[in-house]
Amino acid sequence: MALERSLLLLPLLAMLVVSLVWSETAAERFERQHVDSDSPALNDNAYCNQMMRNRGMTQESCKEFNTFILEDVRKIRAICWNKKAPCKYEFSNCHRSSGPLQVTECRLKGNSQHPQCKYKATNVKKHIIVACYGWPLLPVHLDSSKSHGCLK
Ligand code: U3P
Repeated sequence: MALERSLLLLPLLAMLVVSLVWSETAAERFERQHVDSDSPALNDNAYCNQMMRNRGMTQESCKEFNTFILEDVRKIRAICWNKKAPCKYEFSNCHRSSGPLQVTECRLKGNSQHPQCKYKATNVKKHIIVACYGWPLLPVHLDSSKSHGCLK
């Protein structure tokens, strides 16, 4: 009986381990959605079309607005050690970059239809605000790289 029960539990345990290993942390999600350390700043809509697809933001629907930060990932993580700044949205624990960073903002074109998500790219240098959590403290949410609206 005990052997049967433990044989039943084994696949459940295996599934739990697999899902823990495979699940993405909030910090990994932030870096997938917002960090691109290797690209030069091109004012190129094709960059947005490709990156939004490759980084998994066009699967169920086309994400309307997304910022890619074209800076070294260590520099982006280090923002969490700057002094606290007010968050614009529901998060707390926000920090602002000490200088302007190179970003590419991808905005969904009005005539775009899923699954063909078409974006307009805009390159700009600006301060960004990130919410940070965990230990080590890492960015988990891009609060703002612009002055208005949280668009999902
Ligand atoms: N967002 C950007 N850039 C901005 C502002 C918002 O990409 O300047 P997330 O938790 O980082 O995914 O604010 C809602 C979402 O819009 C942000 O949430 C971010 O993805 C995006």
